[in-house]
Amino acid sequence: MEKNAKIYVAGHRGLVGSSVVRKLQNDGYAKVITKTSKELDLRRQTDVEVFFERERPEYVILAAAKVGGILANSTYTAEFIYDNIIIAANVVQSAYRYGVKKLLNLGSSCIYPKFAPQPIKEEHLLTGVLEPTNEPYAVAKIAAIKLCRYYNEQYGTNFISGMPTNLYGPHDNFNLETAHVLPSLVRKFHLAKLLIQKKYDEIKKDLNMTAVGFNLNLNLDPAHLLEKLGITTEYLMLWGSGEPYREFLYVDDLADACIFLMERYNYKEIGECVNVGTGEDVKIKELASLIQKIVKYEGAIKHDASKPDGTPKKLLDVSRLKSLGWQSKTSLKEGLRNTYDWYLSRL
Ligand code: GFB
Repeated sequence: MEKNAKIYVAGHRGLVGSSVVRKLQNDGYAKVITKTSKELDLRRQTDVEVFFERERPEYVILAAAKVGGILANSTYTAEFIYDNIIIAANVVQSAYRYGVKKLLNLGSSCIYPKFAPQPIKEEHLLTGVLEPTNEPYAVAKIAAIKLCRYYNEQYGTNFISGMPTNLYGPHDNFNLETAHVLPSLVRKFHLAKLLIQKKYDEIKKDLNMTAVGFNLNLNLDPAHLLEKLGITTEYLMLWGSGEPYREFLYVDDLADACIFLMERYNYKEIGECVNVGTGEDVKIKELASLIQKIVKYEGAIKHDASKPDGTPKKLLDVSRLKSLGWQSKTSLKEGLRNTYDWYLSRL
């Protein structure tokens, strides 16, 4: 990618897109194009075509998606499949039509079968049934990989796909209903600590700053409200058994991998998709105790068995990306500290 090339980052306000834009700007790319979803609704085919015809981006990083944690995925099923398929189809088709030199499509490790051999290799795609709690999202993300592949095969485009593991970091979604586990636990442990310390004004400030979800009435007294979220002065509720394993990649590492792939590798070298992860996973229980220490929460932890566990383990095999010359840098502890510091800096 030339430093003065026009690069469109779709989804620049999200966790991934915002990190990619920061990295591009730090690396001296001068023409980064962004549009908010209000300015350009990527679900509308004609609007997407008009945008590509007018702006003529040379490179595209597709980080726009409808995303969420286990509960959001299994609740808003139609939105997760429709929005993600239509966004990918519109962007890929316009990228082909308006001569984009290279496109990076971002997916997720949940595209792989629920019981895939561990660690999961790229070739395990479509070798078994998917995890039901995220099947709509996974099907849409698989469709996006296949769109890129078949446009490359039929039209000779250079559209590549990266499959990151579970991501986290600054600018994540901290809404306790729709968020992934890591930001949810950072916020829950923080609120639980404030409750033990009887810092009700700080709790109110936090609840007013970022939506908590579940249609909760913010006028309730803080202790009563937090109890509805599984937070009391004695304990904090984790969803599920805490036994599933997850692999967590700090988002700035993903952005680094995105630019690395865009600068150096093409579809011919990468193939249908490449995994992006750390190569290490932890039990949700272990993640909880790490966050507990960083936040300095001193209460107990209980488990809410009515909430789903999801897939038991989804550790990515990252040897393909390693062999290309990239590996992650940020340890989980360091990434968690950065994420908690960022969270506190907004309060
Ligand atoms: O991160 P998460 O929501 O999604 O949940 P997935 C991971 C695990 O953490 C599950 C447990 O076993 C949850 O039950 N967990 C414990 C919690 N406490 C909490 C909590 O307070 N909030 C949340 N959210 N989880 C998503 C997929 O799966 O991961 C997407 O649904 C996508 O499609 C994404 O692939 C990366 O890791 O299970």
